[in-house]
Amino acid sequence: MAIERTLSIIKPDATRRNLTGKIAAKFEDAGLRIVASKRIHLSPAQAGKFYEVHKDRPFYGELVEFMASEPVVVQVLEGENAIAKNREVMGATNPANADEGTIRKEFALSMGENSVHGSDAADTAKEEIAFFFSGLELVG
Ligand code: DAT
Ligand code: MG
Repeated sequence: MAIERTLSIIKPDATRRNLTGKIAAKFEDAGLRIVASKRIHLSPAQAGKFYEVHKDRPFYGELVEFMASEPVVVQVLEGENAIAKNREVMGATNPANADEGTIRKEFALSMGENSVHGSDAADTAKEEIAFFFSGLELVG
């Protein structure tokens, strides 16, 4: 199995409720190492660019507004099969469908306010990490 890196975001609904530590602990407990981490407040333009892939979806405006509403914590997670493992720990996009023990099952408020983002494939992980972090900030 390959050692991978993936981009995680702890979203505004979670930072607002002081859940950053509890969520980060779930990643670490699953064997993922946090090799970069910062708390930032995205502008609407930055949030819109990050989620550009969804720009034609009906929920795009709401998603961008939410992601820019309050600070987020962006992190790079590293480990064996990190991309799939992170998605597993996150749970399904809609918390109503998320498995027991997943972050979204435990913490998400709704389909939109679902506490975490995680890259969905190797190519998007690479792009999303580069969107937020320079090579110097990745301290594996
Ligand atoms: P994921 O975050 O699980 O990768 P996604 O990439 O399909 O899901 O969508 C990105 C985010 O957009 C998702 O975390 C929450 C929001 N979203 C997706 N589908 C939605 C919907 N039908 N209604 C409202 N928000 C939605
Ligand atoms: Mg996605």
